[in-house]
Amino acid sequence: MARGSAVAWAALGPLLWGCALGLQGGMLYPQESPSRECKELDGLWSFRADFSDNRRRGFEEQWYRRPLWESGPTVDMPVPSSFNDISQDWRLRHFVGWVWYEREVILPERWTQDLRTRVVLRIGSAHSYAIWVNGVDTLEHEGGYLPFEADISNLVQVGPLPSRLRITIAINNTLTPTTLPPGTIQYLTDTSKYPKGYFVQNTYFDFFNYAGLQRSVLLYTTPTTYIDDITVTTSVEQDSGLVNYQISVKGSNLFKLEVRLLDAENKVVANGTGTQGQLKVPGVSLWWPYLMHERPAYLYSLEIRGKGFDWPLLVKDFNLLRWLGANAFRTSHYPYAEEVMQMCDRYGIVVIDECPGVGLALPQFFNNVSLHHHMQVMEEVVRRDKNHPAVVMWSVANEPASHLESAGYYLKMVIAHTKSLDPSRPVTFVSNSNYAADKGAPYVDVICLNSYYSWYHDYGHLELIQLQLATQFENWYKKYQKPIIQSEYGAETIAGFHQDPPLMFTEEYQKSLLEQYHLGLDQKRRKYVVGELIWNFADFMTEQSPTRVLGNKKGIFTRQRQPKSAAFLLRERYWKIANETRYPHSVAKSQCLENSLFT
Ligand code: BDP
Repeated sequence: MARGSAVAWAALGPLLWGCALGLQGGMLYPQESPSRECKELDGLWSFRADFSDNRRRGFEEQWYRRPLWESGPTVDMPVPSSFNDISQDWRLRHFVGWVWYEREVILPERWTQDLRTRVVLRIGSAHSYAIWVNGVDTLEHEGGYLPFEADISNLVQVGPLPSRLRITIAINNTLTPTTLPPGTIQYLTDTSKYPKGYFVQNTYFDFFNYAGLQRSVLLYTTPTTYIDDITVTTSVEQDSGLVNYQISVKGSNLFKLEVRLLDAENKVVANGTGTQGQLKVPGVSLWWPYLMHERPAYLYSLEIRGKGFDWPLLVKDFNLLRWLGANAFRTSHYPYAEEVMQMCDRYGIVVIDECPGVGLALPQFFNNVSLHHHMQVMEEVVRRDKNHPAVVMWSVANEPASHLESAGYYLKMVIAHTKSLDPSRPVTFVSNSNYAADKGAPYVDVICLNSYYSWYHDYGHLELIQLQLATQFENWYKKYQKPIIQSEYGAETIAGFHQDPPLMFTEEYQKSLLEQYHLGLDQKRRKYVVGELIWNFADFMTEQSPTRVLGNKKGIFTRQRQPKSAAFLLRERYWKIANETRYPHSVAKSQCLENSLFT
């Protein structure tokens, strides 16, 4: 009997249909079980930013060899958090380069003495980093927003001594033409204006490049024979649900697997054995999005032998989504924490899962190294999120410069690769609707369009929105004949600013702009426009610039989660649409996403 155990959520929904996924190697969400223990390393870590000119002093002096305090001053840094907003030192807010985190942990004796135990270090996300355990080089990984892990059994199971573990993590937040998102470093060499060696980080996206250990770090154990990955795909045959499972076991060939599918009341509804098979559930309850069924978000759990950031803000956001009557969002512009995805499964919120392919604005970003990395990132996204019933579509990028010839080939390859990883879900990228000749659109399953009529041009002319929106939809539909989602629209609004007749930045302007969009959307809603997502759920921080007042203010909620007037307008709309489309179960209707969105 395999000693490994894990639980994956399985749900049956009409939007997913069965097919084998082409990914190798797992990244199961760590959960305690009779055979797995977890030790969260959240809390205060020691921290230092490397302010040396070349930012490499930490490597030159090998800070990881000894406790960090021995090589210089450290400060306390909470994990998970972004280091930028914690300190009163303004240099840290804008720091670009390597920062160093360190934490000591004492391990339970069994973890270090029992050689049938495997000890794994898992980092929820960190942008470009290297890790040392007890001064030994352990792991390197490129790319943020996704988890990665290392088996550190060999490093901790070294003898009879009690195990005090020193974990050192160096993170570099520099964005280059081959990172995702990409960026450039610009040296300003006019010595009459800038000191020697002065450089700035240029980015090509609209959110602040927060950095640090922003998601949980933890240690967990598995037996040495363990379940590495589980892939679940589902389909429906008359009133029966079919659950195909594929389980990858590592460490030995000597194991037996028992598989049980439990309904929401924990009653076993199907059994299986072995590493792959199909379970049949007669009279199946399907997973429906919020407001589309009297019992939405029905989840079964699949048991394979045994069981097994800021929570208040997360729960508040989901409460706001449900208050609004919204049933979908896009993870703009990078994958969200795994806990968010789990909440979506449980609450019936549909997700367009987007990778950090944002800011692909310059021709030199569409190079082969980036393409290879982008495909790798999509593998990590699909590997992490493939079993979430809430995920209905993958988005490989946001507003890439898709009118460029080189972007066409690049996007075609990333989309094809994503489809090969998961043939069961549609794939898209989000287009800027201004890019008339979009070289990537022929390859997507659904066209997603961002447009900002009467905001970034025709300032104040709300009367033009309906005409411009109709033109947008008709042009794109005529050309590609594909379903369309309005994936962004909105207006910058400072809560408490009022003016009637409306002027830009006031709550009245935001409301009127959304109203005009809604009139235009309603014209096409029952035809080929299958979803709408406002920009944005809540205000969020960006780099400073003359067009941003303490960040992007297009939220319908403030950063503190208080509603602006537009929130009430949307609430009325979403509930009205929900009442129109509620419960008659058809695939066509379930594709109609009425949405909100948060970053
Ligand atoms: C869109 C981008 C989004 C921005 C938004 C805006 O996709 O990231 O925040 O514009 O300008 O084009 O508010």
